[in-house]
Amino acid sequence: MRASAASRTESKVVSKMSKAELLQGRSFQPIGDPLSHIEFAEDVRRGLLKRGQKELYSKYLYDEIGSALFDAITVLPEYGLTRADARLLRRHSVGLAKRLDHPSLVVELGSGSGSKTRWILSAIAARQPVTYCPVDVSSSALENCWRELSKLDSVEVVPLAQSYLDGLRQAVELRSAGKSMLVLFLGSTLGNFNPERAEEFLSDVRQLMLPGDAFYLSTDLQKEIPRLIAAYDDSIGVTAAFNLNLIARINRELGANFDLSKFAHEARYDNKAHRIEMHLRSLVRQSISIGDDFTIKLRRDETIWTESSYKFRCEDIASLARRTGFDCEIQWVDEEWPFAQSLLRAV
Ligand code: AVI
Repeated sequence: MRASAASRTESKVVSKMSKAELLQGRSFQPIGDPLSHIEFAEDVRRGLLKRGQKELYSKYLYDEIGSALFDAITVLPEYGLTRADARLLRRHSVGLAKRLDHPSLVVELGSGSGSKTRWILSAIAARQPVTYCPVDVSSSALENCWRELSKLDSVEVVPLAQSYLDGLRQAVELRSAGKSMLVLFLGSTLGNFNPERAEEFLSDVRQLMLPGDAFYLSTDLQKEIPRLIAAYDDSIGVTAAFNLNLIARINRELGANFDLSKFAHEARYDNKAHRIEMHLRSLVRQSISIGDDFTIKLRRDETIWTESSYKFRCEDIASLARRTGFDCEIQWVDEEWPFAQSLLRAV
């Protein structure tokens, strides 16, 4: 069973900070301490020593190099998700802002550099001042986000370098009494969670919200398999580099001796589970040492599973919403690259 990108870090205890402390200072100072080296080493050990299918958590794809490669993926002609997300936001931000109950707090889970969020924030801030909390484990992405979006009028940016739920827990401290909150979860990151974890995650988010608050969710939709495969196995090999960087990262940070030339990137579609899977296929029979810690053996053609990306139908999102304490108020769908944005209302 796959763990989600965020699931392994949610148990960390985060001290509560006062609103004054959180808002203190206008220079870039993210709050938090996202992912530890020890946790990374433990997760790698557990995933590679697993009986049967070996696996690595997809959250570890995003070190500095992986994040830069992911940024490159988002502009590849084959990868339509990010452009579809941006088109929908550009087209519907004003309509979305009108439906919201003048939120004074916007929290974005996995904001990255926040480039797509500008339209929503501008539409909301045109109606009333707003505090914006981007939550991300990447400090460099948060810094870009802070630099770009703190220029907007009537927007106060409070970056939180934390896992999604820890960040949201911290952000709700900034809520003004009697005012509503909007939580954004864009980019189809929910697709990187397995179904059980996705449901648990939405329920956890709902617990931190009040009735009437809004959750705006982007999800990639099911489409023709060749289009999906091409999106995850592009012709110039950026996604392959993104995937291979994970074992290169284990070499860099844990002293392993993976030989990258002995692995191939593979993207497959599981038609029953409706998910793209990324794997690293061993091209030969080999053994690999992970520092002085442990050694693994791989058969020729054995794979290490590195990511799942689930593809949905609109009705899947509406029923997931109902099961987790939300009402699906409206959905907008991009026609060019089937992709949905759903406005969920906490009930
Ligand atoms: C971040 N996430 C939504 C991307 C996806 O499409 O699942 C990650 C990705 N993996 C390969 N290409 C992009």
